[in-house]
Amino acid sequence: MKKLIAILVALSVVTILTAASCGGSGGSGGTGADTGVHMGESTFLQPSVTISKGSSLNLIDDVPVLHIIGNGSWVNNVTKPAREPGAPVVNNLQFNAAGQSMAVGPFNTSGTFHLYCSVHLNMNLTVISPGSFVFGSAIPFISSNLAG
Ligand SMILES: [Cu+2]
Repeated sequence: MKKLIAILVALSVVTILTAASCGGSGGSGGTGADTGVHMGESTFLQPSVTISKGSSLNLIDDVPVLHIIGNGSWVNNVTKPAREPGAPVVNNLQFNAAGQSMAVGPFNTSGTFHLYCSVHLNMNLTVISPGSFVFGSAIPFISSNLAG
């Protein structure tokens, strides 16, 4: 009987440890926590945002104002819809309530991407996903300088 209790205790300890480790990894989820960008009356509250490759961008409307977000940008006061290679499709996402948020992404390709609001003149957002580009491309440059 004592042996059985010991087994049960051991099993419950294993269960607790397993549950704890699962909760831990689920909570942290690597570094891919979504980055947020807020929208005000007629602008993105920041002109650009850098996000880690593979993560999504959370757009948040701070005011009860209509915003319609798509791939592209305002150029010389004219909307230029355009989707860069590798950019996630953002097809006229509509916001009209304070506190409303929607995720855009994931951005699985490194690069620079543009989003705009077709309602508000010059409401542009640049999304930069650096990925692994910087370090890998720096190595040939450094070694050629060392050799010279
Ligand atoms: Cu807008």
